[in-house]
Parts: sequence; C-alpha cells; structure tokens
Amino acid sequence: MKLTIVEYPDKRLRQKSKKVTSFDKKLHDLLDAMHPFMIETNGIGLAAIQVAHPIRALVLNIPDEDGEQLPENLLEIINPVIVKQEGETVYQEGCLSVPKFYEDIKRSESITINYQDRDGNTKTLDADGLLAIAIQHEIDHLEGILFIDKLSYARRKKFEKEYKKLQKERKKSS
Ligand code: QAP
Ligand code: CO
Repeated sequence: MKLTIVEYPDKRLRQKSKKVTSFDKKLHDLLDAMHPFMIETNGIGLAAIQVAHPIRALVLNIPDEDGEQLPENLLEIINPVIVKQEGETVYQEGCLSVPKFYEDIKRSESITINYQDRDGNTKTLDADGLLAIAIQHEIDHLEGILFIDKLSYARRKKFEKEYKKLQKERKKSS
C-alpha cells in the first residue's frame, strides 16, 4: 500500500476520524504500511488521518536511550480513550503534517488510556514521558486537532507567516 502524507493546511486534517469496527485485513494492511512510512519519514507517531485514512488508528515508536526505534517498541493503538490524566509537562513538539515547525506545547504528564489492538482486544496502558505526550498529540489528530491549534494567538500568527514562507520556498525548489 502506497501512502502519502497529508500536510497542513489541507482540510482533510480537520475531519473527525471514525471509530474502527472491522479488525480485518484492510486495517492490518494499513497498519503494516504506516509503520515503515513513519520510520522513513523520521516520525515517532502517526495517525491514520495523516495518510488520508480518517479512522481512529495510530502507530507510535518512541526511540530508546540510544535514539533507536526498535521494532519491539512499535505500538498500534485503535479507538483510544483517555481515562485518566495527571500533572503537566511542556515539550517542543513537531508533526509530520506540519513539516519543519516546532513549538513548546503543554500537555498532561501522565495518562491512562483504554484502546484496542489490531485484533480488537481491549487493552489498558499507563504512559508518561515522551510516550504520554505522543499519545495525546495523536489522539488530538483523531478529533481534527493539530498542535499548532494550542499556540497563543501571537505565536499562531507568527507560525502562519513563517509556514507560508517555507511553503513558497519548498514549491520553488520542487
Ligand atoms: C508527534 O511527531 C509528537 O517537522 C509525532 O520535518 C511530537 O513524529 C510526539 C517530523 C512531539 C511527541 C512529541 C516532524 C519529522 C516528525 C517534522 C513526529 C519533520 C520531520 C514528527
Ligand atoms: Co502530528
């Protein structure tokens, strides 16, 4: 399956993703394609809507202490629901759908989610650190929310200006 990234300001990123009800080969093929796509594009998290599939599915692969993204650390999360969140943390986030832009974003420090795996089995996961931040970022995608939506008015304006300039330069060189 060939995947391409959907980039801001594409309106498709604003859709609310649909709950997954069929845990079938079609879902498995998509997940199997999302993992290598995420690694090749230097991502640590990817929601299906970012590759034009508006379903409530995401993949994560948080690098270990050596910065390596090990296959055994691949997480596939379907239909996630945050059932508990505690504390506050700030991290400089980026997004494959908003290339080359990074800003500090405030999130809960630790979370508990309920979700399903690729076969529809119900699971619970406690997360903190970068994993907790990444899960919250990806769950936002399922609601059509981007990390840039969380910026102050002034920062958002600055972003829009810089991003437009960057896009013009990218168009010129492509
Ligand atoms: C979401 O983000 C995230 O601008 C995943 O040029 C962000 O994988 C989770 C990326 C922060 C936790 C903390 C961004 C790759 C990748 C870019 C990503 C770029 C190339 C972003
Ligand atoms: Co993102």
